[in-house]
Amino acid sequence: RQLANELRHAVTHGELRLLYQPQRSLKTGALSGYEALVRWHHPKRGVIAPDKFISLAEETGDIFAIGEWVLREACREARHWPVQQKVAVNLSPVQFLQQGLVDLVRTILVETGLSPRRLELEITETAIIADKLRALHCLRQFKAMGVSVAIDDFGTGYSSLDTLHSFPFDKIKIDKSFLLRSDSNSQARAIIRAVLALGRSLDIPVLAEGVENESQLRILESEGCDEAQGYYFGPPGAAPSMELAEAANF
Ligand code: G
Ligand code: G
Ligand code: MN
Ligand code: NA
Repeated sequence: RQLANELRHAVTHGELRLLYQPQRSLKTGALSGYEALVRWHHPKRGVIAPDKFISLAEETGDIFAIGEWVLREACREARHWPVQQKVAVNLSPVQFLQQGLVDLVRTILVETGLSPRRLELEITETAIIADKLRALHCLRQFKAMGVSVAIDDFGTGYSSLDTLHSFPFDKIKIDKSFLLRSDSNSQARAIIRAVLALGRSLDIPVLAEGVENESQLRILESEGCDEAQGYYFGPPGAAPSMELAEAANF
């Protein structure tokens, strides 16, 4: 297919860009990190969202080059942010199962000079379930390096409880569909409450995704949710700048 052929050159032609979406601590009110989200600036088709090319890249194998570019670019940019927040990088399950991933991450950290404490990897249950022993081995190595690992899209997989208690995650990201699809606040509240109880019993902080309005934020705050991310706090956008850092202080 045409798009697959073009995707092969996206990295080498410099057509990929990263946007960053803020994550807010609900305990301190501070911006605690930014999630890196990739976009493909296609010369003819314009900006293409990751939903339209990540799964294609997984099929063609281009995900390795793309994933490596994303990791390096996110670490390189975060190194120069005016404030020392975390940068969260999504790993495709295919990439997570790749041999040498831990070494690649270590190399990129050394190369870019980013502190391992500032890198958070986001992985989904799909990646874990495919090869649990390997996944556990990788997670332990990341932990030993000081890199944190979040479980992304939590609640959309099928073995959540088992996965959670057997793997040393540093954060649970509740999938945005729960806030977005709840047609009542009480429904949203019930789900948030259940995941928070789980997080507390395992001592893992919980971030809610897809916060779009004040009433959702109120629910999260009253239930004691740790962190939040969503259009309400800001869409994926430019990397944090000095102006943003200053604005956040006032
Ligand atoms: O940015 P947006 O909401 O359009 O992203 C849609 C999906 O693409 C999300 O599930 C997100 O996790 C995924 N995604 C965005 N950036 C990356 C990336 O750099 N690598 C991988 N593997 N997935 C990404
Ligand atoms: O699967 P993952 O959590 O990585 O996906 C993150 C994606 O969710 C981003 O690409 C972003 O565009 C999207 N997103 C972030 N905040 C919101 C929100 O408040 N509402 C909706 N509908 N999508 C969001
Ligand atoms: Mn994510
Ligand atoms: Na998610």
